[in-house]
Amino acid sequence: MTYALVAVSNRLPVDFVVAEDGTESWKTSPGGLVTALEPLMRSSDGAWVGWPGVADREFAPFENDGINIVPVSLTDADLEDYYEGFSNDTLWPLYHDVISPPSFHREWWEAYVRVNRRFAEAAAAAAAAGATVWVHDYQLQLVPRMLRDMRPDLVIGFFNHIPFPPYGIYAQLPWRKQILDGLLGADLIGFQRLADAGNFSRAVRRLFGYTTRGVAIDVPGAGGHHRRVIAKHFPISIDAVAYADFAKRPEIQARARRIREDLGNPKTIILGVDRLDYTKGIGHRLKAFGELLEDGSISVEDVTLVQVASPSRERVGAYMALRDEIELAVGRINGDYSTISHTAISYHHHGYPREEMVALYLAADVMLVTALRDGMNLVAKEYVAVRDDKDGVLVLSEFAGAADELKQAVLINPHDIDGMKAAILRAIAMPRPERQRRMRALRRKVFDNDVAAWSSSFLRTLREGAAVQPGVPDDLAHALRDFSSAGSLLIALDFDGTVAPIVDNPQDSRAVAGTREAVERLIGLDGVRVALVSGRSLASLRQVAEPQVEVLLTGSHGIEVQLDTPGEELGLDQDELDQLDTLARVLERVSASVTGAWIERKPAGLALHTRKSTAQAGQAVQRDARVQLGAVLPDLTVREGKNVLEFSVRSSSKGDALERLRAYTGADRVFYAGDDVTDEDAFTALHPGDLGLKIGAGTSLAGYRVRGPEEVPIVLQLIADLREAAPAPGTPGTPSER
Ligand code: GDG
Repeated sequence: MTYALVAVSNRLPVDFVVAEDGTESWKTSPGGLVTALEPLMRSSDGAWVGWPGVADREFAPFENDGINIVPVSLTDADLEDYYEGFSNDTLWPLYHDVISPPSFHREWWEAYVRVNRRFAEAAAAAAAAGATVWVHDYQLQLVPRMLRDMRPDLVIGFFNHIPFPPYGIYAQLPWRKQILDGLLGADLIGFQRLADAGNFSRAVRRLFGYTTRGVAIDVPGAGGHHRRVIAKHFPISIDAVAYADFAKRPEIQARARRIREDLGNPKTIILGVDRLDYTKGIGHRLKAFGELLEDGSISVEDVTLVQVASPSRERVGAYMALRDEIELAVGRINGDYSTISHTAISYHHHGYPREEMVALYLAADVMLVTALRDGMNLVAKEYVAVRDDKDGVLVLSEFAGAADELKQAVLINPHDIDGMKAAILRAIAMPRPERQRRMRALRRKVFDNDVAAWSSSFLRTLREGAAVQPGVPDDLAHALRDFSSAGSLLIALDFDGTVAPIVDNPQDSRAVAGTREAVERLIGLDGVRVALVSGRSLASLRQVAEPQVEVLLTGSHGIEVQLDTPGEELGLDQDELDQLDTLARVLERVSASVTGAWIERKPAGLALHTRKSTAQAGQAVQRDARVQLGAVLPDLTVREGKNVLEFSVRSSSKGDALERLRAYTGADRVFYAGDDVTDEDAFTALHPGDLGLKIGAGTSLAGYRVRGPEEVPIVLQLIADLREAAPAPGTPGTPSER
């Protein structure tokens, strides 16, 4: 049996458990990843590949609660070296800012490679032709490359649930290049935070020297071709509605009241819920709480801290030591401050059913999330989702990924104990209107960006690695209906590969039949402007496109612009002219002796073409050019295409071009169509309500896709039809930039 969607993660959503009486069963396994992926897998006919939570047992694939399960078996030795060793004692501490020192052992690494291969093989066997495979987390970073080598037909995504560290830390890893190479086997690599994706791209630049532009990384492949990999942040979330529904259940609400009573009805219940992990800052939290009791700012009659520390990685040394340390601190504080009727810290080293977790969230007036480093932290989002009463205060570490979105929480630096104490006091005393205002804003964030939105935006970006059907897909037609009804529109089109098929000789490039008529129709409509956005120089664009005078033009990736007024002078300054001279000198020297290499002059730069050289000579001269120019002109913009390397003294992208056109036309909504890596900059510059159309296969940030340039005139005619059917007001193209 094979599947069109395959998820691969270390743990399956179910664990195999043997009860004391010998009864065997499958039980839902806890953890952020499972909570996040379960709803998606249940609603799609996919398979989940992973380890069933028990060593040395083989299981055949089976279905559990609507999810197809493909178990991967691991021996006890695998678990020790691959899971507890390399994953949890090397990668986990390294990726979390070395809060605990990572251990590097070669035999752990060997087990990691071996086990990753086993997961890749299981995924390859479960995936149908052209399937989408979504690999999860730091335990499986080699799987994307292994899978691509085994099955080049697959579309491969990877999501890293934990942070990706800054280069200075990452560089410690003896296998740093192998891990990056493993990840770069994916088409799309997702991270929690913008900063994580940036750290990853920087590591790729430092260790491999590949060109990265925004979220796109060009990975050289065979024969001078480049494969585009996208590294971007997709903050994970929760099934917010499911949590809210739990919170509405009368028995859970009753349980929350009961918890309060059992704690002796303190004025304030503070809650911490974490896996017992040194990244979660539990010790820092206890210190702050203990000091507040010590200096008399709070008393045990008024305030109780409930700390759930669910058991985790109990065979790893650092975790055993942490448990001792935390329990010693809890014991001391309780010994010093608890009374017969009031316990300072109600501490629980257990896993609880979800119902109980929700009851705890409901009972808590203040939620403390004090992670020293955390990919996201779903607990923070769960607390917000259950607070239907719009009450409760979230105190949140700025080192948790959730802090990027949940800005209305009381944000803290957990290393600053005084700051944390002040934040706790502030949370306890916060007036109700302020609590409600903050909670309302937090809830909007969590409900608008729930886990379904997370997975669909990841899969949409990853989608369509292979076959794209001809014609206009339904979702695009539907989106165009709404788009076309806006006040004023800007229709911006890339030229080569978008309205014109790619041809061998760039001068021979022409738009497909019907494009001219469609553009003609659009420019005749009220409130519509059309623009061409190209990497070509303006002169060359005019020659091949022969555009109508009403069409706005930008060339050389936005460096050259022709608006309604005659073409602008480029106006390079003296410094740029000097750089251009040096650039020409170095490039001529580097390429002089290489057969088949030639230089093309561009308005603000030069392009080194190697199409007519051998692959080896071409790569060598490109490398030389990069190194030598990097030494004398480090600020040049370098853009890599198929057998061409372009250096520019002025930095600009199609994204900049689109911003410029948006400002000039004042359009309410922008449509952008493009086919290659440089168009991704333009897709990045789109706003909500705009529409991005990717032409052809390959990973893209565009929301929609058609098969090729033949579809483009059909799409443009459809916009014109829709526009005519529902004429919109608005004054077109009123220049606001002059
Ligand atoms: C990793 C990243 C990222 C905890 N104890 C119990 C229990 N839980 C549930 C919580 C929550 C999940 O486990 C924990 O998720 P977190 O996000 O807080 O943390 P990690 O486990 O470290 O997860 C993290 C996440 O992956 C997702 O990408 O956010 O940064 O480290 O859902 O509620 N659930 C139950 N009983 C417990 O005792 N039922």
